[in-house]
Amino acid sequence: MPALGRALIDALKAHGAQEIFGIPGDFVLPFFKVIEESGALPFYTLSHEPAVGFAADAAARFRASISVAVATWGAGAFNLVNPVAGAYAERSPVVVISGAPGVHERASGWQLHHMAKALDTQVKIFREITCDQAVLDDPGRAPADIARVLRSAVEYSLPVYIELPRDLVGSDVPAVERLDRLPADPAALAECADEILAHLKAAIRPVLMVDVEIRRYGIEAKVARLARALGIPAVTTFMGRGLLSDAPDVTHGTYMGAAGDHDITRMVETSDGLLLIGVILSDTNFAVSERKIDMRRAMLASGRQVRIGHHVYPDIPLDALIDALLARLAGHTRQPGNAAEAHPPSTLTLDDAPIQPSDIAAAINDLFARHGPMPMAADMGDCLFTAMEIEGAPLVAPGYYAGMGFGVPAGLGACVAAGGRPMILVGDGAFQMTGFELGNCRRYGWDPICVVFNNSSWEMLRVFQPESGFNDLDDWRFAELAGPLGGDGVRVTTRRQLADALERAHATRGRFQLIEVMLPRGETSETLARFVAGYKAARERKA
Ligand code: TPP
Repeated sequence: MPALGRALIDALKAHGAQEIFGIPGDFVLPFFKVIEESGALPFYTLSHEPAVGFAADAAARFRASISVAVATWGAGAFNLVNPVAGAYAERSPVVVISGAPGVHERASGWQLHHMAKALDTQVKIFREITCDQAVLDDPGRAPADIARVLRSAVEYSLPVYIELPRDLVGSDVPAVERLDRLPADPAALAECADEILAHLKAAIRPVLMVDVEIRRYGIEAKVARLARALGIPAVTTFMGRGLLSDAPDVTHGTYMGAAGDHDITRMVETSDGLLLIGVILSDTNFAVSERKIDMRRAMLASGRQVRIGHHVYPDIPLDALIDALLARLAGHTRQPGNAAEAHPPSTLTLDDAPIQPSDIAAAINDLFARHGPMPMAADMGDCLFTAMEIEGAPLVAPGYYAGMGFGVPAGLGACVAAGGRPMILVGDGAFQMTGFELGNCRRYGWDPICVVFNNSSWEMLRVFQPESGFNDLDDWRFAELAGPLGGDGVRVTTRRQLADALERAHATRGRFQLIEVMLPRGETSETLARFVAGYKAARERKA
């Protein structure tokens, strides 16, 4: 019989985990020892638990599998609350494993260090932001609990929580089984697929819109096949930017309402057969619509249910639905036409002019055109809106939860899981939060390219409230920090310098590359300017 700690690691691996991120503490030291000595999964420590959570989240997003964040009880695990909340909001299956006081110490009568309020405070908090939880305080029950919780993470593509008392790590337990998939009603699935196809057939202007769940469930290629079989154009949401980047024949761009391409906006907003696959109905995806999308006429498959008009099919797994639709369309292939022509990516003028945010997108488009796209991780801030102007690269970003600090650690997760060297886009405000995590690159041989948008400002907030002085930040001269942290840094102020720096960074392997792009305060990307204008117009319409 394996020991509980080892059985847990084997179960993580059997459910698709390919790495573990963590920071130790005394309550989790015995489990860390098993992780290290077993060598069963690659294991990376970072500097602050929020980064552990963001890195695991990004790894899960890139791999379309579970990923693991391990922390100590209390002081460590509470630091994971924000990234796990973001993973819950954006449906990323992060497995949180927290060490915990041993079952014998719990009865000691002492207030235990790291305890906020009571022994079960932590699991109660995580219950709100995970879809399943297990406290492994009974070795007899632990394998069944682990199996249930890990199946939930995979099936719902949501975070889960496991607490492991430190004195039970070595307890003998039976191996953890892999449970069968949660059953779905085949009759409901068939009826649902038939109804969707009937609606699409009757529609004159059908459109497919896709969002992050198609990546979470690893069904992008199938969804592209579906678009081809249906012969209808596909667009991504704002959050889903970068999806279907391997299928340029079916993707016509990103729907961003008033902030985006006008032809795509019209196509989506006038569609009489809008099929939303894996779409989160968030304000970032839809608040800047030019005219309100009539959701009563749309079909929404998301969160394991399908809503068509006023009725709901519960418990329909997304991959099973796509399979059922494809089976009914076997042999069909049509050109997904009727959509706007995709615009060619922007390109950069190489001169000595100061840099505008959209110039960064143009420079990266040029770099990708020369060398091929890189996987990208963006933070919250104008860098995310600038990323919308970059074509054809897979992207992870907190597009809905919108938490700052995601970019750099997500880029480190991407170094492990994205299958290629990543490009990180981050504002100076967000870099102040988690940028130091780049210092972990040298230990692991990671060499991301990190572009810092330095406007010495919380610029996105200034856009909404220009009169407030508190959005001014100091100039921290980030490029100069790169050397001591184990990378190379350069500060650029002109468009020519930016293009040169990107090319040099691309040619330099083995050390992280930091390009600090100096931007004038008060300037934003074209996409953010349109987004804010659209948002304000929509608010005025409602007022
Ligand atoms: N704290 C967190 C964790 N997340 C947030 N989204 C905010 C605060 C609110 N917020 C949204 S954008 C922003 C802030 C503070 C400013 C971002 O500044 P920076 O990273 O420099 O990017 P910029 O807006 O200048 O492009």
